[in-house]
Amino acid sequence: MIRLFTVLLLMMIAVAAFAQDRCIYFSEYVEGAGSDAAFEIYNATGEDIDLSLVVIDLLIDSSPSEVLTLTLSGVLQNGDVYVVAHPDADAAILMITDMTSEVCSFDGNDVLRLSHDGTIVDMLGVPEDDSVWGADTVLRRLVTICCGNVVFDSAGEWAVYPIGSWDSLGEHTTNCEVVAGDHRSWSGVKSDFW
Ligand SMILES: [Ca+2]
Ligand SMILES: [Ca+2]
Ligand SMILES: [Ca+2]
Repeated sequence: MIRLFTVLLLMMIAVAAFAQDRCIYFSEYVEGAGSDAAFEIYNATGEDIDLSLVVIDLLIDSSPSEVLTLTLSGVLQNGDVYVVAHPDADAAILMITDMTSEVCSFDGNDVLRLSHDGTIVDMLGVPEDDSVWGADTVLRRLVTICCGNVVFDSAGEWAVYPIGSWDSLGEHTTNCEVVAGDHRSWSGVKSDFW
């Protein structure tokens, strides 16, 4: 009986470890002509998120000393996306935009940083490196990615689409339920005890 309780306890710990590793992160980046600029964030945490805890920073030309900051508001439901666009973006973008902000004043050589509850959880671009990585393009997070990454991995985590591909803005799908990110394995949890 004690053995059974131990197993049940460990299973609960494993589930908790899994839950902690589910995240909020950037799911899409849009940079087009003129002010056509937007990004999308996705809530894969398993619970609804208080967006007043979510802060987006734009490091202009990737400079850590030239920063525009946006604090979101409202609630983002689990499995839903939130779209922020430049106020002068194309009407087709604004139609599916939840919030407009000057924080979308990026043109391809900048850093976008996402913080949740005071912790940086995802980043596009590299601070202090103003080489162009995201001009006239659309980047969508791969369906296998279930968490943010503070080290921008353009080749490993993002699919590139041509300028003007806005058809996925406002929606995001993942197979995180199946792949489950890099959560701790059952044997890893067990090794804490045995
Ligand atoms: Ca552009
Ligand atoms: Ca720039
Ligand atoms: Ca999308």
